[in-house]
Amino acid sequence: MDKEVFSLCFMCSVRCPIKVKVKDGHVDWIEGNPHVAGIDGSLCPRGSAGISMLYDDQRVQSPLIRVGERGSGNWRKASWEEAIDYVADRLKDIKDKTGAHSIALCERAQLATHVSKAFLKALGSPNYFSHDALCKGSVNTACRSLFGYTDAEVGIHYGETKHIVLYGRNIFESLAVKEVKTLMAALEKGARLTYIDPRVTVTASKAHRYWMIRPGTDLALNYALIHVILKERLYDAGFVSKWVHGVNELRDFVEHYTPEWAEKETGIPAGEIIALAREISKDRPSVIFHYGYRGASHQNEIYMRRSILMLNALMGSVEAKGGIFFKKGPGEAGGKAARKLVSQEFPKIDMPRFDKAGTKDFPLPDPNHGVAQVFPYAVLNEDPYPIKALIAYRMDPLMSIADTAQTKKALDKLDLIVTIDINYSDIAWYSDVILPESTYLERTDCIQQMNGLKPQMFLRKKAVEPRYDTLEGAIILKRIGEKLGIGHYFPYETMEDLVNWQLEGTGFTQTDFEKKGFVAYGSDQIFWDRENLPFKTPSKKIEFKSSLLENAGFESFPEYQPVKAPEDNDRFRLVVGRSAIHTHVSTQNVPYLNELESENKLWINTKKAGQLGIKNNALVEVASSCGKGRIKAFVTDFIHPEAVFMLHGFGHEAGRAKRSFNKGLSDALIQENVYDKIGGSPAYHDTFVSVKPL
Ligand SMILES: Nc1nc2c(c(=O)[nH]1)N[C@H]1C(S)=C(S)[C@@H](COP(=O)(O)OP(=O)(O)OC[C@H]3O[C@@H](n4cnc5c(=O)[nH]c(N)nc54)[C@H](O)[C@@H]3O)O[C@H]1N2
Ligand SMILES: Nc1nc2c(c(=O)[nH]1)N[C@H]1C(S)=C(S)[C@@H](COP(=O)(O)OP(=O)(O)OC[C@H]3O[C@@H](n4cnc5c(=O)[nH]c(N)nc54)[C@H](O)[C@@H]3O)O[C@H]1N2
Ligand code: SF4
Ligand SMILES: [Mo]
Repeated sequence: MDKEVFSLCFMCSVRCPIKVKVKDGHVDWIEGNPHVAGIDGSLCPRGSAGISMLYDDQRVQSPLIRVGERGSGNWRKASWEEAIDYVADRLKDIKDKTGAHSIALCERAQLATHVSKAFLKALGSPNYFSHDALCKGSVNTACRSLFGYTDAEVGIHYGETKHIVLYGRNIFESLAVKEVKTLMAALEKGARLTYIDPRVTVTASKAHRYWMIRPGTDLALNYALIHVILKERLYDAGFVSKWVHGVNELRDFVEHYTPEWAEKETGIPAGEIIALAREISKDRPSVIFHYGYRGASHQNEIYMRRSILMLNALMGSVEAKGGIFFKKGPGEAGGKAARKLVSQEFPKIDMPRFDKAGTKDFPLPDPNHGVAQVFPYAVLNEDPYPIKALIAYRMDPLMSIADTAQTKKALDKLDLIVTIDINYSDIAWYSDVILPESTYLERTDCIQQMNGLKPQMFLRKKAVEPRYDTLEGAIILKRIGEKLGIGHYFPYETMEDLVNWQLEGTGFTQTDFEKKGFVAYGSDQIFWDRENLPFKTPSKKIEFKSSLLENAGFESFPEYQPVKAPEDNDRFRLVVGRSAIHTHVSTQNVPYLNELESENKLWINTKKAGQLGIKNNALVEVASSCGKGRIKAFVTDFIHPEAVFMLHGFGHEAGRAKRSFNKGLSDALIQENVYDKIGGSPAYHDTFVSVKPL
């Protein structure tokens, strides 16, 4: 029988609305949901490869329990009953012996996040952590320091912008379909694009202005831009005097950061910096200085992200059409949000978190997400206490936390590692138990609450029956919970029950999603009145001079520290990123995507490669203080001579994922686990490597 199902893609976290055509119980075609403005039927390459992922037989097909050494790849098949008993028995032992806090759960936040958080709370452990800090912890902290809102509560109004500035926000490759389409439409209407990156990307090729900045020096550029904007009074004086706290302090601070000074640091001519400041201010407030998607490059990340947000405030582009805005929830449209399991009452937990986020030792990072890169240190040093078990749910700490050798050492100290995944990821391969989840095309999921200018709700709906012996994550956790005596926190038998429970009181039912795949709380865009902006900072203003930072003992305006250049001719700053073909560490083994891009290469500047005797496509060795590996060179003029670049996500170690096994090199193997100790992001670009031909 043929049918069409509206659902949500999950080849990456963006979760684009999709329409799935099913023929005789088989997924025949996937396209973007035609009813959703900005998607209009489109998908990206990864979204289109959903079918290839579904029908791949190299994913995990049943629960597995390890029989050989960790990482040896010797498994035995288990029934769900047996696997769940096995996990629950061990968790119970650990809880009884060392306390619930010695159990941690890490997760790439997703629709069932309220279930995982509820699971840990019911168990009595504070140690939930998500990918969030790894991606943008310091952006989150920067937003809270200025506005009192998290980054997740801020959005970007691409459609009506007149000028957008992107700092290594490689928007046309590291993409979200709606963003790309909306921005392309704005560019066609005449918007201007300024792109800044030490590497020429696809986004650079679409820009009106491209600067090959010296890697790591964006903050110097921003201080100089702010210097020009304040000196020439190019800012929105009305907005700034009403809403900004600390502009005079900023003016004094940037006094000596002239464009000429910045030219020496960044390599961008002073005249061009002045020209951008003058040009963009003509289009304010409909301008965007993009505050970033992955904001995890340097140890001073929080100050770089704050400087971008300050530029928006100076342009008056906060809560402005074509600028940045605050997302509106159902309440603002007179509706009610879907319920979450995590909002139930749980017993109080007295133990601190393993990462100390939110305490005086690490006050600013968001404890709702935690700080993932601290996990290996916490385990190895037993600081603040020993941790004994890790449940990795759709997150791979081995490839996503820098310094894989160190992370492995930490994992070796654990008594139990359980992975809930769809693939043989590296963490699954290193686990004691793998609990396979049904893929997004085979499962109904929890409600997606989409806050924004027009709040909406979406539903991921099962398109076909699971091909293998897999279950939904929310059901897996419920079943483990039942064995641990916390089953009453999970009041459902099936995903349909859970969705119904979530929808209670919202005025919507599952049937309402059938027509278009989503429901809307209202039809108009909601912008707040710019005379009455509800900033949540102590001063109720945008805090350039930040009480969040200063109360915690940090400066609002720290002096700029010059960025080190590599010391020797064979040394480079390692920088990383994504391509349009793959999602992080997830999709390298998906047949169609593997065919398009099966390994990563090391981008190296032509002149430098010539000096070192490195030929295009030849193998090189890349080494840092914590790891080394081999990778093919891509010799190009399109990268700054101080940097080398590789795509993140390659160099997998799981033998049963045969297409991606040992192909290319994992950046995490080479990157040192260093991070922004104030904001919380890792500093993925603060490792220097030596490169030599083989
Ligand atoms: N070295 C290094 N580390 C990084 C980055 C980097 O550039 N370099 N980037 C950082 C960034 S920006 C981010 S956002 C994070 C992302 O970090 P991760 O969340 O670790 O990465 P993902 O590839 O998104 O997904 C991880 C796992 O989810 C599994 N998965 C996919 N779909 C499903 C599903 O439906 N159910 C289940 N249960 N599992 C599923 C995949 O097989 C994969 O093993 O990594 C960060 N870490
Ligand atoms: N296809 C695809 N799209 C994705 C994802 C994916 O995995 N695949 N993941 C999603 C997620 S979770 C995220 S976080 C985003 C990430 O999207 P982006 O934030 O755009 O980040 P990256 O792809 O990591 O690219 C980082 C860029 O920064 C450049 N860069 C390096 N050093 C510097 C520097 O000093 N200054 C400047 N200005 N630039 C520098 C690098 O050369 C690279 O081009 O993508 C999202 N979209
Ligand atoms: S951006 Fe691509 S992979 Fe990500 S959800 Fe959208 S279609 Fe799927
Ligand atoms: Mo990310």
